[in-house]
Amino acid sequence: MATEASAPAQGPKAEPRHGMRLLIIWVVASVIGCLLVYFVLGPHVPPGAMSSSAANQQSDFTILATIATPIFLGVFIYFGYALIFWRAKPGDETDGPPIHGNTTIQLTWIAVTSVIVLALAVFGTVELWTVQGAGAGEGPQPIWKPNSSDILQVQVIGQQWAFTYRYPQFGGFETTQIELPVGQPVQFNVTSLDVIHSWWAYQLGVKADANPLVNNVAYTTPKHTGTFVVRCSELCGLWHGAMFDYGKVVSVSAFQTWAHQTEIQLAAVTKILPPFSLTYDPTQIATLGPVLTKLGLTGAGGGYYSPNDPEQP
Ligand SMILES: [Cu+2]
Repeated sequence: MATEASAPAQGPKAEPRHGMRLLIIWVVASVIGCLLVYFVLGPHVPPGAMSSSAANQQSDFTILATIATPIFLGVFIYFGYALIFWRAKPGDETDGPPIHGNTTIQLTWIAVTSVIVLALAVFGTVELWTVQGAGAGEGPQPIWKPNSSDILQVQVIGQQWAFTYRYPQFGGFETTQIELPVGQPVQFNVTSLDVIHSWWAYQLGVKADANPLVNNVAYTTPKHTGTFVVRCSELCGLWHGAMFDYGKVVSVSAFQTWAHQTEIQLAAVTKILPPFSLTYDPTQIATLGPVLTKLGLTGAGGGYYSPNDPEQP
């Protein structure tokens, strides 16, 4: 009543300061939203924190989601505000007022978006370069290595349609199971015996292409014990979808026991494997198929399939 009394009797009602209102709503919502995204959502962002590379990816995703929150809120707050306050009155067929540029808004827009894009470019480059290549395969000569003299070597071999793992520091045995010790840096040497596969250990945050005759190196340090899922992430043929297995991160002593026992158990097989090497010639490996079939060592998940092997279905 008081405002109506003080307003001119016939003149149009003064517009509220929409810009200032929007700014206040947006700033308050952004502060709350950023805190919620960073502290509440952040710890649940995939791929989790099972390894050093997974934890790095989780924090990168969390930072990016936090930066995106004010932009998301800005769009939807403006949208909601316009729907409520700038709705056309029934029967109003007139055009809105024409707009002729606004130097302040234009300059602010250019400055803010430039700063955001350039800062993200620097952030992305630094993270890719220094923090273990974000868990991806870095090729045969990685630009980043863990600062440790005690690195576990695990060779990942992709083949249609299974992954096998060789442990060169334990006599070079080859197995369909992967176990890793908690707390020790691991160097994965990823290669293939046939087509291109991609070794993706989801919870470890490691994904590296497996190419024949290429040694693709990826590093991580497992931080927590538990199970991780391995999938092939490169369409590699008919049974690509079935190309998955499960790995384990265990205590250092459990790992040592497993590795030594497996080394002894598989000693007879290891003897007839090609000597450990960073890559293998697929045409040589193929000739192993019939030998292993005679020894009864092939089968589901055995991984010694050969396209030239007449005994394979
Ligand atoms: Cu595959």
